[in-house]
Amino acid sequence: MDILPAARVTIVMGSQSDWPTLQEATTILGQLNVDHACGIVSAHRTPDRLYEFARGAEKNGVEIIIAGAGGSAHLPGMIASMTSVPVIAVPVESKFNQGLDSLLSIVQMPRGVAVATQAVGGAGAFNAGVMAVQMLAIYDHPLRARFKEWRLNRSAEVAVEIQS
Ligand code: RP5
Repeated sequence: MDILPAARVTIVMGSQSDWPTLQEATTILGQLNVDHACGIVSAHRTPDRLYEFARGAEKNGVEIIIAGAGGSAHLPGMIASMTSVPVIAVPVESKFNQGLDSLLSIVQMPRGVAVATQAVGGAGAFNAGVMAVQMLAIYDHPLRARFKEWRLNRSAEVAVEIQS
């Protein structure tokens, strides 16, 4: 059984409550027409689903995984331990210390099992999408061209003058 629809970028999160944060990762993927899918996979509440998703990711054509969780956030690291597909991690802001627990439990990986950890919260999720695009664009030159144009447009949106 496949847990999620096959997609180049698969975004998983530990809980429905993580969706407002992880949704930001879909922004650039949607804008640049990158095939993606989203779903809930919890390291602690659905360990069998975690195993099935991580073990099946490569054969299902997933090229990049974005994984977000909060608190005791073991999801990204556990996925990374079971697949060669690169994992970009998003620490979700928790009630404790604004997500410092999420950040530390994600970023302190043991040598040899890597996750690419982004900032805590929505900006981190947004940048997870940006990072996924840049990784895919290494070999996908049409996507690279779309990314360069996207970045130029974002720069153009930044006003020089202060609004007072
Ligand atoms: C983590 O626990 C989830 O990633 C979420 O950030 C946090 C709280 O989950 P809920 O209690 O809101 O479902 O596993």
